[in-house]
Amino acid sequence: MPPFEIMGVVNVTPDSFSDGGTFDDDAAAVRHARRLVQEGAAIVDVGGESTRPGAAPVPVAEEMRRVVPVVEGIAALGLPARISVDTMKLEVARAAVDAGAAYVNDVTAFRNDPRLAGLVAERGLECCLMHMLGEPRTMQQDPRYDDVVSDVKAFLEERLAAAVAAGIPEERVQLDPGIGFGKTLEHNLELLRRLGEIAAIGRPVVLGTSRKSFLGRITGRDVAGRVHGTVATCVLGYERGARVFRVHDVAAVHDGLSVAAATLPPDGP
Ligand code: HH2
Repeated sequence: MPPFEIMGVVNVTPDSFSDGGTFDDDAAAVRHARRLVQEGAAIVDVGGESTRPGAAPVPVAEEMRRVVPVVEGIAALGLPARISVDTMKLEVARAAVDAGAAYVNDVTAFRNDPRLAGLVAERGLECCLMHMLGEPRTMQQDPRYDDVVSDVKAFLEERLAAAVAAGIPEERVQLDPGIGFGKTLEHNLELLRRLGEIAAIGRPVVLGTSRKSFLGRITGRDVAGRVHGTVATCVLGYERGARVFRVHDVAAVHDGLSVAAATLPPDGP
Protein backbone atom coordinates (compact mmCIF):
# COMPACT_ATOMS: atom_id res chain seq x y z
CA MET A 1 0.00 0.00 0.00
CA PRO A 2 1.27 3.54 -0.74
CA PRO A 3 2.05 5.72 2.32
CA PHE A 4 -1.47 7.15 2.22
CA GLU A 5 -4.62 7.01 0.13
CA ILE A 6 -7.23 9.69 -0.34
CA MET A 7 -10.90 8.76 -0.60
CA GLY A 8 -12.62 11.64 -2.40
CA VAL A 9 -16.25 12.29 -1.47
CA VAL A 10 -18.93 12.37 -4.16
CA ASN A 11 -22.22 13.05 -2.41
CA VAL A 12 -25.29 12.65 -4.62
CA THR A 13 -27.72 13.85 -2.00
CA PRO A 14 -29.89 16.95 -1.78
CA ASP A 15 -29.04 17.38 1.93
CA SER A 16 -25.41 16.45 2.78
CA PHE A 17 -24.03 18.85 5.34
CA SER A 18 -21.21 20.33 3.29
CA ASP A 19 -22.02 19.75 -0.38
CA GLY A 20 -25.66 18.69 -0.47
CA GLY A 21 -27.38 19.48 -3.74
CA THR A 22 -24.16 20.32 -5.59
CA PHE A 23 -24.03 17.14 -7.65
CA ASP A 24 -27.63 16.08 -7.92
CA ASP A 25 -27.16 15.99 -11.68
CA ASP A 26 -25.48 12.65 -12.54
CA ALA A 27 -23.16 14.07 -15.18
CA ALA A 28 -21.89 16.73 -12.76
CA ALA A 29 -21.21 14.08 -10.13
CA VAL A 30 -19.24 11.97 -12.63
CA ARG A 31 -17.20 15.01 -13.70
CA HIS A 32 -16.52 15.79 -10.07
CA ALA A 33 -15.25 12.24 -9.48
CA ARG A 34 -12.88 12.58 -12.44
CA ARG A 35 -11.54 15.81 -11.02
CA LEU A 36 -11.00 14.25 -7.59
CA VAL A 37 -8.98 11.45 -9.16
CA GLN A 38 -6.91 13.97 -11.15
CA GLU A 39 -6.23 15.74 -7.85
CA GLY A 40 -4.94 12.55 -6.25
CA ALA A 41 -7.87 10.45 -4.98
CA ALA A 42 -7.20 6.69 -5.06
CA ILE A 43 -10.79 5.92 -4.09
CA VAL A 44 -13.99 7.82 -4.89
CA ASP A 45 -16.81 7.36 -2.38
CA VAL A 46 -20.29 7.74 -3.84
CA GLY A 47 -23.07 8.30 -1.30
CA GLY A 48 -26.81 8.78 -1.79
CA GLU A 49 -27.92 9.09 1.83
CA SER A 50 -26.76 11.83 4.17
CA THR A 51 -25.62 10.69 7.59
CA ARG A 52 -25.36 14.18 9.05
CA PRO A 53 -26.79 14.51 12.57
CA GLY A 54 -30.57 14.48 12.41
CA ALA A 55 -30.72 13.20 8.79
CA ALA A 56 -33.81 11.22 7.81
CA PRO A 57 -33.35 7.76 6.23
CA VAL A 58 -33.72 7.51 2.42
CA PRO A 59 -35.84 4.71 0.87
CA VAL A 60 -33.89 2.02 -1.01
CA ALA A 61 -35.33 2.82 -4.45
CA GLU A 62 -34.45 6.50 -4.12
CA GLU A 63 -30.92 5.80 -2.90
CA MET A 64 -30.38 3.41 -5.85
CA ARG A 65 -31.71 6.02 -8.28
CA ARG A 66 -29.15 8.49 -6.95
CA VAL A 67 -26.12 6.22 -6.70
CA VAL A 68 -26.19 3.60 -9.46
CA PRO A 69 -26.05 5.85 -12.57
CA VAL A 70 -23.18 7.81 -11.04
CA VAL A 71 -21.20 4.64 -10.25
CA GLU A 72 -21.87 3.45 -13.81
CA GLY A 73 -20.72 6.77 -15.24
CA ILE A 74 -17.52 6.78 -13.19
CA ALA A 75 -16.77 3.14 -14.05
CA ALA A 76 -17.18 3.94 -17.76
CA LEU A 77 -14.37 6.49 -17.50
CA GLY A 78 -11.89 3.76 -16.51
CA LEU A 79 -10.19 6.04 -13.98
CA PRO A 80 -7.15 4.80 -12.03
CA ALA A 81 -9.16 4.67 -8.80
CA ARG A 82 -11.46 2.26 -6.95
CA ILE A 83 -15.12 3.16 -6.64
CA SER A 84 -16.62 2.96 -3.17
CA VAL A 85 -20.30 3.01 -2.32
CA ASP A 86 -21.22 4.72 0.94
CA THR A 87 -24.30 2.79 2.00
CA MET A 88 -25.70 0.68 4.82
CA LYS A 89 -28.19 -1.13 2.54
CA LEU A 90 -27.63 -4.50 0.87
CA GLU A 91 -29.68 -3.75 -2.24
CA VAL A 92 -27.92 -0.46 -2.89
CA ALA A 93 -24.49 -2.01 -2.36
CA ARG A 94 -25.29 -4.94 -4.66
CA ALA A 95 -26.51 -2.69 -7.46
CA ALA A 96 -23.49 -0.40 -7.06
CA VAL A 97 -21.12 -3.36 -7.18
CA ASP A 98 -22.85 -4.64 -10.33
CA ALA A 99 -22.28 -1.15 -11.76
CA GLY A 100 -18.55 -1.17 -10.95
CA ALA A 101 -17.98 -0.44 -7.24
CA ALA A 102 -15.29 -2.52 -5.52
CA TYR A 103 -15.42 -1.06 -2.01
CA VAL A 104 -18.28 -0.82 0.49
CA ASN A 105 -18.17 1.99 3.05
CA ASP A 106 -20.77 1.12 5.68
CA VAL A 107 -21.10 3.64 8.52
CA THR A 108 -22.95 0.97 10.54
CA ALA A 109 -20.15 -1.60 10.14
CA PHE A 110 -22.64 -4.27 8.94
CA ARG A 111 -24.97 -3.75 11.91
CA ASN A 112 -27.80 -2.30 9.83
CA ASP A 113 -27.76 -5.37 7.55
CA PRO A 114 -25.36 -8.21 8.39
CA ARG A 115 -25.97 -9.66 4.89
CA LEU A 116 -23.79 -6.86 3.54
CA ALA A 117 -20.80 -8.73 4.96
CA GLY A 118 -21.77 -11.76 2.84
CA LEU A 119 -21.85 -9.62 -0.31
CA VAL A 120 -18.39 -8.21 0.45
CA ALA A 121 -17.05 -11.73 1.08
CA GLU A 122 -18.61 -13.31 -2.03
CA ARG A 123 -17.60 -10.57 -4.41
CA GLY A 124 -14.06 -10.13 -3.07
CA LEU A 125 -14.63 -6.46 -2.17
CA GLU A 126 -12.83 -4.13 0.21
CA CYS A 127 -14.78 -2.51 3.02
CA CYS A 128 -14.61 0.20 5.63
CA LEU A 129 -16.18 -0.51 9.01
CA MET A 130 -16.96 2.65 10.96
CA HIS A 131 -17.84 3.33 14.58
CA MET A 132 -21.07 5.19 15.26
CA LEU A 133 -22.86 5.53 18.60
CA GLY A 134 -26.61 5.22 17.99
CA GLU A 135 -28.04 6.31 14.63
CA PRO A 136 -27.76 9.56 12.66
CA ARG A 137 -31.19 10.82 13.75
CA THR A 138 -30.24 10.83 17.44
CA MET A 139 -26.47 10.27 17.68
CA GLN A 140 -25.54 13.78 18.85
CA GLN A 141 -27.98 13.75 21.77
CA ASP A 142 -25.65 13.52 24.77
CA PRO A 143 -23.21 10.79 23.63
CA ARG A 144 -21.34 9.13 26.53
CA TYR A 145 -18.45 6.69 26.81
CA ASP A 146 -16.42 5.13 29.64
CA ASP A 147 -13.31 5.96 27.65
CA VAL A 148 -14.03 6.96 24.07
CA VAL A 149 -10.82 5.53 22.56
CA SER A 150 -11.02 2.17 24.37
CA ASP A 151 -14.74 1.88 23.61
CA VAL A 152 -14.27 2.67 19.89
CA LYS A 153 -11.30 0.32 19.69
CA ALA A 154 -13.22 -2.56 21.30
CA PHE A 155 -16.14 -1.95 18.92
CA LEU A 156 -13.89 -1.97 15.84
CA GLU A 157 -12.13 -5.17 17.00
CA GLU A 158 -15.51 -6.83 17.46
CA ARG A 159 -16.76 -5.71 14.02
CA LEU A 160 -13.48 -6.82 12.38
CA ALA A 161 -13.93 -10.27 13.96
CA ALA A 162 -17.54 -10.37 12.69
CA ALA A 163 -16.37 -9.47 9.18
CA VAL A 164 -13.71 -12.18 9.21
CA ALA A 165 -16.25 -14.70 10.55
CA ALA A 166 -18.48 -13.79 7.59
CA GLY A 167 -15.65 -14.79 5.22
CA ILE A 168 -14.00 -11.43 4.47
CA PRO A 169 -10.19 -11.69 4.45
CA GLU A 170 -8.74 -9.37 7.08
CA GLU A 171 -6.60 -7.71 4.37
CA ARG A 172 -9.76 -6.32 2.77
CA VAL A 173 -10.98 -4.54 5.90
CA GLN A 174 -10.26 -0.93 6.87
CA LEU A 175 -11.40 0.63 10.15
CA ASP A 176 -12.72 4.11 10.93
CA PRO A 177 -13.26 5.70 14.37
CA GLY A 178 -16.21 7.69 12.97
CA ILE A 179 -15.30 11.29 13.77
CA GLY A 180 -18.53 13.20 14.52
CA PHE A 181 -20.75 10.11 14.72
CA GLY A 182 -22.14 10.21 18.27
CA LYS A 183 -19.21 12.22 19.63
CA THR A 184 -18.77 15.53 21.40
CA LEU A 185 -15.96 17.93 20.48
CA GLU A 186 -13.85 16.48 23.28
CA HIS A 187 -14.53 12.89 22.12
CA ASN A 188 -13.37 13.79 18.60
CA LEU A 189 -10.22 15.45 19.92
CA GLU A 190 -9.39 12.54 22.20
CA LEU A 191 -9.75 10.12 19.26
CA LEU A 192 -7.40 12.27 17.19
CA ARG A 193 -4.89 12.54 20.05
CA ARG A 194 -4.83 8.77 20.61
CA LEU A 195 -5.41 7.57 17.05
CA GLY A 196 -2.32 5.36 17.40
CA GLU A 197 -4.34 3.10 19.70
CA ILE A 198 -6.84 2.48 16.88
CA ALA A 199 -4.03 1.95 14.35
CA ALA A 200 -2.55 -0.66 16.72
CA ILE A 201 -5.43 -2.99 15.77
CA GLY A 202 -3.34 -3.60 12.68
CA ARG A 203 -5.72 -2.63 9.88
CA PRO A 204 -5.51 0.60 7.83
CA VAL A 205 -7.32 3.40 9.65
CA VAL A 206 -9.70 5.59 7.63
CA LEU A 207 -10.10 9.14 8.95
CA GLY A 208 -13.13 11.27 8.05
CA THR A 209 -12.71 14.77 9.48
CA SER A 210 -13.46 16.68 6.28
CA ARG A 211 -15.19 20.03 6.92
CA LYS A 212 -16.91 18.61 10.01
CA SER A 213 -18.54 20.78 12.63
CA PHE A 214 -15.89 20.19 15.32
CA LEU A 215 -13.48 22.10 13.03
CA GLY A 216 -15.99 24.94 12.96
CA ARG A 217 -16.15 24.89 16.77
CA ILE A 218 -12.36 25.30 16.95
CA THR A 219 -11.82 27.79 14.11
CA GLY A 220 -15.13 29.64 14.03
CA ARG A 221 -15.34 28.93 10.27
CA ASP A 222 -18.37 27.86 8.27
CA VAL A 223 -18.28 24.68 6.16
CA ALA A 224 -16.54 26.27 3.15
CA GLY A 225 -13.80 27.72 5.36
CA ARG A 226 -12.74 24.45 7.01
CA VAL A 227 -10.23 23.25 4.39
CA HIS A 228 -7.14 24.30 6.37
CA GLY A 229 -8.49 22.73 9.53
CA THR A 230 -9.19 19.56 7.55
CA VAL A 231 -5.61 19.44 6.24
CA ALA A 232 -4.26 19.88 9.79
CA THR A 233 -6.26 16.92 11.08
CA CYS A 234 -5.19 14.73 8.15
CA VAL A 235 -1.50 15.53 8.62
CA LEU A 236 -1.69 14.90 12.37
CA GLY A 237 -3.79 11.79 11.79
CA TYR A 238 -1.24 10.49 9.30
CA GLU A 239 1.56 10.94 11.80
CA ARG A 240 -0.50 9.01 14.33
CA GLY A 241 -1.08 6.10 11.98
CA ALA A 242 -4.15 6.85 9.81
CA ARG A 243 -3.69 5.72 6.21
CA VAL A 244 -6.88 6.56 4.28
CA PHE A 245 -8.38 10.05 4.33
CA ARG A 246 -12.00 10.59 3.35
CA VAL A 247 -12.18 14.22 2.22
CA HIS A 248 -13.98 16.68 -0.03
CA ASP A 249 -10.91 18.87 -0.72
CA VAL A 250 -8.61 16.33 -2.35
CA ALA A 251 -5.98 18.67 -3.84
CA ALA A 252 -5.30 20.47 -0.54
CA VAL A 253 -5.16 17.29 1.50
CA HIS A 254 -2.96 15.58 -1.10
CA ASP A 255 -0.42 18.41 -0.81
CA GLY A 256 -0.48 18.28 2.98
CA LEU A 257 -0.07 14.52 3.14
CA SER A 258 2.67 14.49 0.47
CA VAL A 259 4.70 16.90 2.58
CA ALA A 260 3.97 14.93 5.75
CA ALA A 261 4.96 11.64 4.08
CA ALA A 262 8.21 13.15 2.78
CA THR A 263 9.26 14.15 6.30
CA LEU A 264 8.70 10.76 7.88
CA PRO A 265 11.12 7.83 7.92
CA PRO A 266 10.68 5.60 4.82
CA ASP A 267 9.21 2.78 6.92
CA GLY A 268 6.46 5.06 8.27
CA PRO A 269 5.77 6.82 11.57
N1 HH2 B 1 -18.48 10.76 7.25
C1 HH2 B 1 -19.58 11.04 6.54
C2 HH2 B 1 -20.14 10.08 5.68
N2 HH2 B 1 -19.56 8.87 5.52
N3 HH2 B 1 -17.82 7.36 6.03
C3 HH2 B 1 -16.70 7.06 6.72
N4 HH2 B 1 -16.10 5.87 6.55
N5 HH2 B 1 -16.14 7.96 7.60
C4 HH2 B 1 -16.69 9.19 7.82
O1 HH2 B 1 -16.15 9.95 8.65
C5 HH2 B 1 -17.88 9.54 7.09
C6 HH2 B 1 -18.43 8.58 6.20
C7 HH2 B 1 -20.22 12.38 6.68
O2 HH2 B 1 -19.71 13.29 5.77
P1 HH2 B 1 -20.40 13.70 4.36
O3 HH2 B 1 -20.48 12.53 3.45
O4 HH2 B 1 -19.68 14.86 3.81
O5 HH2 B 1 -21.82 14.21 4.77
P2 HH2 B 1 -23.25 13.57 4.71
O6 HH2 B 1 -23.26 12.36 5.56
O7 HH2 B 1 -24.13 14.68 5.22
O8 HH2 B 1 -23.54 13.21 3.27
